[in-house]
Amino acid sequence: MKKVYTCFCTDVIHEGHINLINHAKEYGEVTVGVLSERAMIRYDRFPTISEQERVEMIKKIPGVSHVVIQDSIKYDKVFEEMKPDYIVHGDNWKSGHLSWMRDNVLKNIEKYGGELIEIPYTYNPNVKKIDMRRNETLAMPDFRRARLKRLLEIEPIVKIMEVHSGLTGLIVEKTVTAGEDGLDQFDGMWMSSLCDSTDRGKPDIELVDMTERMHTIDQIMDVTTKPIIVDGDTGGMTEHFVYNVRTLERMGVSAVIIEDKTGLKKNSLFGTEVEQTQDTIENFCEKIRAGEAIKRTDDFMIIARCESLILEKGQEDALKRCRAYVEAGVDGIMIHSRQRDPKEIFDFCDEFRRTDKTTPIVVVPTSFCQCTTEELAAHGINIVIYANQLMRAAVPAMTNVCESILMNHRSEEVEKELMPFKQIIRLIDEI
Ligand code: SPV
Ligand code: MG
Repeated sequence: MKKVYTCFCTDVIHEGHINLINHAKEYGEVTVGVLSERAMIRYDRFPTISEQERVEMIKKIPGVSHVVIQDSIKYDKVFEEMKPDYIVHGDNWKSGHLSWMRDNVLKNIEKYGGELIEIPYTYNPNVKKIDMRRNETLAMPDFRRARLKRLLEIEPIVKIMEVHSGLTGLIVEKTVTAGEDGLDQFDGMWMSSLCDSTDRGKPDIELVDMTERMHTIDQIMDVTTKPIIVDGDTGGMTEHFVYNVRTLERMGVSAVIIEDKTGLKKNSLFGTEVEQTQDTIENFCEKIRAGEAIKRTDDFMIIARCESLILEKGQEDALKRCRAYVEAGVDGIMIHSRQRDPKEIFDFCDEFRRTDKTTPIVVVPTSFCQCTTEELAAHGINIVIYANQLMRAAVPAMTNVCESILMNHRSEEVEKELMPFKQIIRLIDEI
């Protein structure tokens, strides 16, 4: 009996999958690889059911003889071990980022002489509906909220990108890259106070209040499924913070980060150039405790952001504060720095991790932008937030267009830098 292999990364079986298995079994004994959770979230959407549930679901399909876990989107290992005679796949992977997987399969079967069989991909209104329902499940508040904690369990480091509108949300939701190690995408979104304020032409001083920020969050949530971490500024008065915790949690936000500053908040990137007052440990712990007490789920995280390094108060102060915040029950800490050299951040993380192996550490490498995610993860950092890059990309691009049209009295010169609208609207889902 010839060996036939196909890999599934779905959590709903529809007629397309059945059709594929029916074709596959004509060639021999069918083994289905179930893409591991970790590989699946890089390639496609977050699964709505567990890895084991996906295995059980696929075992039940008539014509499937064996089910194995494929723990990478690269087929190298599975082909080396199994050397299937035939690999069966839908023909939808011939274009776009999925073609990376097709190339990987072709390269691997060449090594031992397997054959690729491509079946016309089934896409009809029924399959489309199933696909859309899956997306809707992912966008539901309970599901979306819980996803950050799941990611922290699965990923060595969770990659979060700034968003400030529905459109930036869609870009972060849908951008997938194909590189040496396979496919990749962002895990979630950061609702920055700086970028949300800037987008409204306002300073980042808590002038854009939480109610307005929630409107932006709602716009983003309406068109995306990835988890959201909200920049909660100072959290405001404790009496107000508890209400905001309740609302953000209900909306399906995964985490709120509050910074240990008080009074008129200015953006941390100004450091000591502007007057900034750090809250007392006692007050800030009180705010943490009040927020933790009001939470209704374990999934929602309150993360304490320590500004000691920004305010040049030193490592000891930062460590003392963060340990006190953990003691007060916070779900994670964020340590911020505006040094170009990552040393003070790495020293902090190494020392913090000496006594605390589990509390998630968040960093925002705006100034130490040379550090890769791998380097950050090596120092025990669990979440990296790219806090403002989309806004910083948009402003010079838009200014350049204005200048070019003014100088040339027409738009032709700048046309080559503009994306056709036909391409932009592909981001927008039809329902
Ligand atoms: C933000 O993005 O609003 C932040 C991060 O608070 S920072 O601008 O680095 O202070
Ligand atoms: Mg902010």
